[in-house]
Amino acid sequence: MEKRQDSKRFEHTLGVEYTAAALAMRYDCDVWAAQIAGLLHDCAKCLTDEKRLSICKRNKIPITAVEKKNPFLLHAKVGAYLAQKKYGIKDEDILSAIRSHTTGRQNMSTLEKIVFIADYIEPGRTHAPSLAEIRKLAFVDLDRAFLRILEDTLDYLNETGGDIDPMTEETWKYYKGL
Ligand code: DGI
Ligand code: FE
Ligand code: FE
Repeated sequence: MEKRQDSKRFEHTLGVEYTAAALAMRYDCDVWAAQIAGLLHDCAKCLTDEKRLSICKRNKIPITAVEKKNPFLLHAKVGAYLAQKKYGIKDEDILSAIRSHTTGRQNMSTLEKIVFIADYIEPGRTHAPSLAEIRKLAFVDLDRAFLRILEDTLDYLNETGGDIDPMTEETWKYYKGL
C-alpha cells in the first residue's frame, strides 16, 4: 500500500488498520482479518476515475447511475476486486468489508461494521462533526456508533448537495428500523 498510495492516504490506511484491530479486540472479532481489511480498504483510492471505470467495464462489475457520476464511490467495489485478484485475499468477510466500507449495506457482519467505523474515527481524521463522541461510542456500542456515522454522513451529503448513493440510504433505513 505504501507504493500504491500517496503519503496522506497511506497514513490514513495505517490509522484504519490499527483502529480496526483495536475494535476487533473489543468486539471479539478476528484481529488479523481486521488489520488486513483495514490495510486494503482504500487500495483502489489512488487510481484515476478512468482506471476505476475501465476495471469495472473489463470485469463486468456493474456501475450504477450515481457511481457513473461520482466514480470515486467505485473505489470500494474496485478495491474488493483488486484485494481478491491482485492481493490474493480469499476470505469473503474481508472482501465484503472492503466492498461495503463507503456506503454500508444491509446485514453487515461485525468485521464490516468495524472497518466502516474505523475508517471514520481513525486518529488522522479531524473534520467530522462529533468525532470525540463517536470515537468513544465506537468502543461502547458498535451498532449505535455505526448508525450515528451513517446519519452524520447523510446530513453532510444533504448539506453539501452531494449525490446520495441509494445503497447509503438503504443501509440507513435498514439499520434505523432494527
Ligand atoms: O475513502 P475514504 O475517504 O477514507 O472514506 P470513504 O470510503 O468512506 O469515503 C468517504 C466519502 O464518501 C465521504 O466524503 C462521504 C462519501 N459518501 C458516503 N456515502 C456516500 C458518499 N458520497 C456520495 N456522493 N454518496 C454517498 O451515498
Ligand atoms: Fe474509502
Ligand atoms: Fe478510508
